[in-house]
Amino acid sequence: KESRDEKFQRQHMDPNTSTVTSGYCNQMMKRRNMTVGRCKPVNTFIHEPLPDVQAVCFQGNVPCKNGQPNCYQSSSKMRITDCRLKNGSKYPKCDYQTQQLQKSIIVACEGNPYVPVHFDGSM
Ligand code: DGP
Ligand code: DGP
Repeated sequence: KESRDEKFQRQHMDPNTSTVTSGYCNQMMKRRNMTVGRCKPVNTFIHEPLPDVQAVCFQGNVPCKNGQPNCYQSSSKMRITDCRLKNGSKYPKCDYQTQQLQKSIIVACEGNPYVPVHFDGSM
């Protein structure tokens, strides 16, 4: 079974893409199995090396949106792509807007080793 950290990597890690095109989210949301059963409405991909993203678990502690205490904000801005479902897009035709950004990321971390398991947001 897929572990929570494997799920985080599937849903959020794309270190080897630096420039994205307008079709990026439609391709990647499908390829990473986030359009199975429903269209995941919002998802962020991170274009930075895995060790740099794992290191965020030891950066600034912030509360998670759900009130849990185990979220962390990156001290540096990271290259990310925000994917969000376009208005009127209906499953199984998941049509996403692709937006490339440079922002500080916030992730939830768990386990031993202590690694990212959830993407909480960016600022
Ligand atoms: P808004 O930008 O106001 O539509 O809010 C979108 C929310 O979704 C914001 O709180 C950040 C959050 N978000 C962005 N990417 C992801 C993701 O990959 N997973 C989850 N669970 N939330 C995300
Ligand atoms: P996401 O990265 O948003 O697709 O979520 C991945 C997993 O994290 C999913 O099983 C839901 C869970 N999750 C959602 N919100 C939180 C949170 O605030 N803290 C923790 N630890 N896990 C969360």
